[in-house]
Amino acid sequence: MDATIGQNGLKLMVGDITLQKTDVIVNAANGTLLGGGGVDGAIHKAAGEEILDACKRVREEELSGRQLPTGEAVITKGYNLPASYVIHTVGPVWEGGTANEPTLLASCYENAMQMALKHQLTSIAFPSISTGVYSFPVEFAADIALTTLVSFLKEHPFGQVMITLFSEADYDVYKTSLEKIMEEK
Ligand code: AR6
Repeated sequence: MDATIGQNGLKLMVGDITLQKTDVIVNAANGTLLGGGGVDGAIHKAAGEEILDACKRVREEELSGRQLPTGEAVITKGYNLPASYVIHTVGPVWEGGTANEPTLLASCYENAMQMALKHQLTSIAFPSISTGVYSFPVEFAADIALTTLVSFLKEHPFGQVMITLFSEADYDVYKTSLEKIMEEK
């Protein structure tokens, strides 16, 4: 599905984010930035070992050795990926909805977009942050992701935003949510 918001495009597709040729892809990482399973593992594997070294440097140089807080974002190169850059963000673990999870998830999308703008990137691909290992309900996550992205794109000339869903089922959830948001627009 394709939507147009101002001068910007917002596209939903089913696919593997590691194959996307956007300027930047977003990683649903954990605070250590040292890799893991799911999309994080796939991105580290496809980018090669240099991305792990880059993440370690970010931890040391930008975070004074601390973990990346939930909702925040950092950037590295993409190394062996088709994408030139990777923005690593940490989604919230779903704890039932009482631990500020919706706001933190919105921050992931907002901060990733701000980071992409700051680096003058004009195309970005997101996965469905937090809806795998971190168990955020996908219907709720889709509404938050798309509401945040649509309002960002209304306010900023950016370029192309793509959400790369890993299953037809997730695609259908995001499509239903985007159709509803575009009707309300
Ligand atoms: N391309 C696109 N989407 C993918 C891919 C891929 N190659 N692989 C998986 N997905 P998850 P989280 C989908 O668990 O919930 C990691 O271990 C997947 O089907 O990757 O934010 C990190 O290190 C799901 O829809 O991320 C953290 O510890 C979505 O990506 C933790 O998992 C997100 O699932 C983060 O958990």
